[in-house]
Amino acid sequence: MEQKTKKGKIEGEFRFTMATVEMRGFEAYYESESSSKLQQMYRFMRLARCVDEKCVNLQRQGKIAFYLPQIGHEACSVGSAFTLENEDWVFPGYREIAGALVRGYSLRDLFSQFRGTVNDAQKGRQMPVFFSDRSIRWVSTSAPVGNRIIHAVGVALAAKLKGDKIVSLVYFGDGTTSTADFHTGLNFAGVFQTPTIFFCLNNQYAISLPFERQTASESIAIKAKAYGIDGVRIDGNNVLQVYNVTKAAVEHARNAGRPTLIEALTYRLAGHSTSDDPTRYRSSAEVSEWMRQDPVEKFKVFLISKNLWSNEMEEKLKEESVALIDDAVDYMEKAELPSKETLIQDVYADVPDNLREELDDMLSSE
Ligand SMILES: Cc1ncc(C[n+]2csc(CCOP(=O)(O)OP(=O)(O)O)c2C)c(N)n1
Repeated sequence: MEQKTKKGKIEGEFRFTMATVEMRGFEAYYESESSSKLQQMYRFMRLARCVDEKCVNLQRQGKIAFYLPQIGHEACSVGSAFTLENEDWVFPGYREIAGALVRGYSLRDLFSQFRGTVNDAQKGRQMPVFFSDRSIRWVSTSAPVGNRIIHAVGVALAAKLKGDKIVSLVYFGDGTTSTADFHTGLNFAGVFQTPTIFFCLNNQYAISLPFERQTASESIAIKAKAYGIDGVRIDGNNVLQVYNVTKAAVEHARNAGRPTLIEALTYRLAGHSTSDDPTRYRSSAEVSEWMRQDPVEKFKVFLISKNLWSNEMEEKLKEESVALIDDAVDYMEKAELPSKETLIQDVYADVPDNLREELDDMLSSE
């Protein structure tokens, strides 16, 4: 599938331009990958799904305060995370837990962050799911949804100026494309040609707002044209397509210093957060339709058809996943919460008197 851009053939191995990738099945990408890599991808997708189920339950039991369900996004998160090198930077959105596991974020650290225990590197000061870890170059997402886009462009530009062959990958949803930061980031990336991958998970809702109320454009991918960068729409429920297209974009960024906008079409199978009731704004028929496109189940069926997976392997994987998660939850539950004194630590070298007074008042009023 050789494509031409308006400037002619693009350099390197990059073959995808302006929303030209058809929704192809797994078969189209199967031959080129090793069996063990495919199985690894599946393992992470299933583990992430088990984490998700556990977290919703923990939130309902009051053991974690809040959670952002990830179900349905596993193919996007795992397929793209598999394309990155250790030195690349990731700017996640709300639903990239699976990718963090791929990059080596531990389950114990993850659950410690969800509850904000003394073992949480952020000391419980961030929202649950807003975890970060410099050692895996995973930057905390931020509540204002577009910020991370310009941060990712800034890091990529810095790398380019320093001559480092690294890329930055930023994830965001369809709703985030309506922010000024989306425009600023993509425009800047186009003008300065930064090695940034803009990975839009078009899950068709921004909380309750459906995609058709978000934009009058025929797609998100087509917006890349206005910024002078490559854009492509892919099937976000096909982990092999996500992997192959993102890999091509990452190589293009690393070797030719070019940005790409990837729009992965998918669906948020659960609510926006544990505070949301999605039955208020979408029909059960619609959800059922997308349940049939479940990226984890679809990939499992494909692997079984290739004799790369079996029901016995599935049972074993589920048992292993549950054991790992139980260990992490146990670790989380046994840990204390940070003491109130920690509230005024780490911000000032010398804590101002007024803060110390406020803390003393709070402690003495207990
Ligand atoms: C700048 C900004 N506006 C509004 C919000 C409130 N808000 C939080 S999440 C969200 C929806 C984001 O939708 P999308 O970007 O599609 O990501 P998704 O939640 O679907 O993964 C909104 C509007 C916010 N956090 N930041």
